[in-house]
Amino acid sequence: VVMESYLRRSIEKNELSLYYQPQINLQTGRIESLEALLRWHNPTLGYVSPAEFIPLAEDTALIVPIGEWVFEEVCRQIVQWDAKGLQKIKVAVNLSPKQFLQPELADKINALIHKYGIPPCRLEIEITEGAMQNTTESLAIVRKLKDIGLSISVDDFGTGYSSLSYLKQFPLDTLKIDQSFVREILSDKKDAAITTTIIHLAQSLGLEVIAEGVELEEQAGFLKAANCQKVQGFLYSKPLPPWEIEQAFLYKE
Ligand code: G
Ligand code: G
Ligand code: MN
Ligand code: NA
Repeated sequence: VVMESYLRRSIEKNELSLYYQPQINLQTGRIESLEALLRWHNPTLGYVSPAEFIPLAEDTALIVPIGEWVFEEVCRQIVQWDAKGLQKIKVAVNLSPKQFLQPELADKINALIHKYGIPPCRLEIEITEGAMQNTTESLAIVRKLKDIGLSISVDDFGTGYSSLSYLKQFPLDTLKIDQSFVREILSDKKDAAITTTIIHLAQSLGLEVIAEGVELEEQAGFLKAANCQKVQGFLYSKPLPPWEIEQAFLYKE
């Protein structure tokens, strides 16, 4: 209850910020995109993890204004980086299931990218398998987002309780292999098999594939040999504030 009342005021009090984690093309070794990750620092509670406050925000409908803040902040950031003549890369934004199911979502996103003049191909939406359970409704939403020109990525792929049939119905772009599979790929034969199979599945469906939670050079080597296109993880960079991303990763075009 205390956290909820603090969270309610987090936007007006300027306590939210976005960190960005690079997504690297394994074949070229170059940065291709960034995942935006929300951070909340409250003077009383200190740093609170999104793993803790996002579920609370979902339960209290606070996710709607918070999600809009995130989207607008990403748009502002893209405009700012472009104005500095930096490399024009794509930014991925996480959407929780309730956010995703808001009826006005696509219109709101469309209005924002027009307001900021951002080409839709610069944005990717990350949704989890759970968001695709209510098929007719979610399919209509994903189609709307695709029509706008955004790309759609399935986050934490393989960890939800959903059938694979959505893979043939939904117009998706990317599968993100969950870090729980990547963590033990070197030592656990089952994790190695699941990871390789997801990469093959993505390839045969014409989808991009990205492995999350890559911490070791040897994991990256395994993934490269298995033809995984992209990687994300502490080996390359932890999530960083925009100025550090700018210094360490974005070159001038
Ligand atoms: O950054 P970190 O690994 O602590 O994120 C923890 C969880 O919070 C992840 O599941 C991530 O997807 C989620 N998360 C981070 N930022 C956002 C956001 O802006 N919106 C939503 N809905 N979830 C987010
Ligand atoms: O659910 P989602 O994939 O959006 O969550 C991303 C979360 O994973 C973020 O909280 C981020 O900080 C965390 N993360 C990113 N890279 C690594 C990594 O290499 N190892 C671990 N343990 N966590 C990571
Ligand atoms: Mn994510
Ligand atoms: Na994930």
